[in-house]
Amino acid sequence: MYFNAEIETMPRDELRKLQLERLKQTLGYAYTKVAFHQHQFQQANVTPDSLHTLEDLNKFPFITKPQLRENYPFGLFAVKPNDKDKIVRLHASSGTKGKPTVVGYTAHDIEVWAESCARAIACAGGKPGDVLHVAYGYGLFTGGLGLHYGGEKLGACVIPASGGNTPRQILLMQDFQAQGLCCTPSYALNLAEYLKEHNIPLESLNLKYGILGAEPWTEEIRVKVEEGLGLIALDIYGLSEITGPGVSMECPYKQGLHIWEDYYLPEIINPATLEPLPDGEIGELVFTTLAKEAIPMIRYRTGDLCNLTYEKCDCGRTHARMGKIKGRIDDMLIVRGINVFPSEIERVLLEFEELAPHYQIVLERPEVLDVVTVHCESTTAFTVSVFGDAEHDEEHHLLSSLRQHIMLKLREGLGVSLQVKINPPHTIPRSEGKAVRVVDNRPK
Ligand code: DLL
Repeated sequence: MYFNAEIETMPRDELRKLQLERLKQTLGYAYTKVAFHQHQFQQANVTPDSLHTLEDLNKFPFITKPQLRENYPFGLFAVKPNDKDKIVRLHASSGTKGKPTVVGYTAHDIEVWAESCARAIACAGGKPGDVLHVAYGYGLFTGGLGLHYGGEKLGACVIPASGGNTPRQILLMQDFQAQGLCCTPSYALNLAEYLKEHNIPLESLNLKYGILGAEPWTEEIRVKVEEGLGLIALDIYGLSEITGPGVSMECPYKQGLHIWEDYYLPEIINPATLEPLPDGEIGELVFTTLAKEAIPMIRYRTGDLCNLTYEKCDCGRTHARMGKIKGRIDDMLIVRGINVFPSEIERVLLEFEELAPHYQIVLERPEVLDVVTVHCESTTAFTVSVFGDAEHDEEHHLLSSLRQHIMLKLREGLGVSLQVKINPPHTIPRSEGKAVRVVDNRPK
């Protein structure tokens, strides 16, 4: 169902008119309020008046993540945290590479974000009166509070479970009979595994839809989550720099994620040439915010790779749809000159019944060359690494032929040979939030 039918199904010519009006406002606002933007515009030889059509946005400079870091903490803020009564909240990204990225919200920004998430929950099938179990982390991460406010705005009863403590999460979902589950897809797998291992019947839960995102996931994971939790698993995308979760959301037709284009204007560019790419081609996703007060973002390069389509969806929504994220540019592994995304490895591993859907890709550099090892996990216990007697010969044989088979499939699928190690059950760390798929142990 729609949360805001008028906007979500707005004819595209009207939507474009609204976007142009808001884009002009945003450019003028950013230029007058933020020295960073003024400087960027001057360097690119443009002013807000250089924009007459939506396509003119092409003339404007991009913003990159390193620029956000260089301007840490408040350099890109149009409203400063000490401006009285203006900034009502700060969030920050995890910042695995140095300083975190800090984002701020005015009351109006929180309102726009809550509306975005309310639309997203409704898009997944959520209704007023539903019980919505939010197992994204609450805190500086935007996942928990973003969906929390969205759920309340929709009229749902929100359970702020936050991450961790799986047995308690299951108990709460059983006792409160939540219809909606919000968490990362890797945590959803974790919940599914727990149910199976503890013989907890799916009927004791009332789950109908999952709002899963914050990390890339494949169709193969979707199937496992849907079977394991008895719900429809739908993809939600977002990033703190633009707002948080709810920038886009998949509907039950599963034909891409609807971008709330009245708030977030998308582009796809070739990350090497920075030129726009035609509809349908995979490239780097770029966003310009159209309603943000605290931090207006102009042509922010997300680093995420996907494609866009502007065709109306069967659900009736007219806003652009993005394909599932293929990966991040900086997650791409270059193995002997060949580009490999963790999601491609995932797709191959999940074809194997003998493997659990948990894996890690470990990068090492024992000498000069990088070695990539895919650590996967067997669903059945084995002992061969400990014993070398005849009784275990057969087990040894089975494992080594499984390993060969996985290596062959990876080579066929990716065009490059990777090392594979099969680990016993429950040895790959389970995720409570964003899964760590790539572990880089190379010397810095
Ligand atoms: O992950 C916001 C979020 C929370 C989205 C809950 C969805 C659900 P950040 O921590 O700033 O924000 O990380 C943003 O996560 O640039 C993508 O690389 C990745 N990401 C987010 N959603 C998806 C998704 C939140 N559905 C970064 N598929 C983004 C793939 C995703 N990657």
